[in-house]
Amino acid sequence: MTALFEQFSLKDVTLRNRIAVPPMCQYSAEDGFTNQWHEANYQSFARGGAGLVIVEATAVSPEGRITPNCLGIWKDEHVSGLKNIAERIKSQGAVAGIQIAHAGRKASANRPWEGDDHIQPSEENGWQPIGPSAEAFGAHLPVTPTEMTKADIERVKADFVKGAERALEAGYEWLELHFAHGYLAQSFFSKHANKRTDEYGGDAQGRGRFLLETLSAVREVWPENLPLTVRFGVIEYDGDDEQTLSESIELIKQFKEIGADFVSVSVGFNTPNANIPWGPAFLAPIAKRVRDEAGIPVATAWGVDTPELANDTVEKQQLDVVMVGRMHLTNPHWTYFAAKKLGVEKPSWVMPAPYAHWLERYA
Ligand code: FMN
Repeated sequence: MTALFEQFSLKDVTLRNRIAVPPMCQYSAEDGFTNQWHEANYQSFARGGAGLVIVEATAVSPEGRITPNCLGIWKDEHVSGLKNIAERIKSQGAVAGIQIAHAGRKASANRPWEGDDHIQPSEENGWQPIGPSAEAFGAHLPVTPTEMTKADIERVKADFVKGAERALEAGYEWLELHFAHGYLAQSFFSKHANKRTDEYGGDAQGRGRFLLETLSAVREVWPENLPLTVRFGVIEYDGDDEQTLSESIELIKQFKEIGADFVSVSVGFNTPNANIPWGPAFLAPIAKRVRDEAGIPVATAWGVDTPELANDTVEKQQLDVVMVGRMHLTNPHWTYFAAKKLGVEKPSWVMPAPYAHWLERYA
């Protein structure tokens, strides 16, 4: 059996193979609501054969959106549209996941294709971002966030909890907390962003406190039988990498103790002054280190984009699940393509019969 096409079970959920579509923002919502674009987008990934499709960063509060057009899960009215998306994913045989998020100091930005830069709080459509400290990210995101009070911290944790409850109500079976990419939770863990002198700053334990408390609060409401997962940037490529990585692994051990089932290993993106060694599957050895040292199943994305490479990472036990992002934008049926490339028996049947039959006969 080809490693990439083996099933993967976590809690009561079984993925039909090891291919996942990672969260990818569409920046196409109004007031956080899904629309036909999201329906078509997510259904096509699931139809293509992936085992898991994770809905994009979905904001737990309006201020937690990256752009004014991000998806939201901050009000009950959002649930029915998100439910529709989950049903579409599940109807095609994939597991429906969702990433819930708060953008922190990177919030209030223009869409990537409209500049990707901060919208000033004074501008129409803009708002004041918040963060662990009054430290701007810099570069294209120069707005200084307001330092969060203890009341803000409690409010955002409660927003994550309400988001998790709504995700469950909408039928998602795989919850991913966005603790990566320089957004709010990741920025709490970062020495670049977090200069606090209270118990939410300082050493790694202090900087990890917001993440641990948020995870723990969500654990209370997310069912034990469903995967509760975290996407976490474990390295910055800022020259301090061994320390960040070992502190991150220690924190992941604590995530596991308080109930995280799986980690999607990523980059911190807390500073514009990073020197990231982009390349095919460059994070896979780092993910393996997390897997081995923290004893938790892992995935990673970032250039794991040929079927052979994806299969290799699973075969070598670097990854349990492979996140294939942009390749799914080029070909939503990437899983079928991978099945053919890897010589899987009857590859077209990774897709539904109305496609599979004809592809088997004529392709
Ligand atoms: N990562 C997240 O954690 N949440 C997101 O919502 C998110 N949005 C993205 C939107 C787009 C259009 C793209 C291209 C990437 C996004 N990412 C996001 C990062 C992807 O999940 C993934 O890590 C990245 O595309 C690298 O994987 P790849 O090389 O397979 O594309």
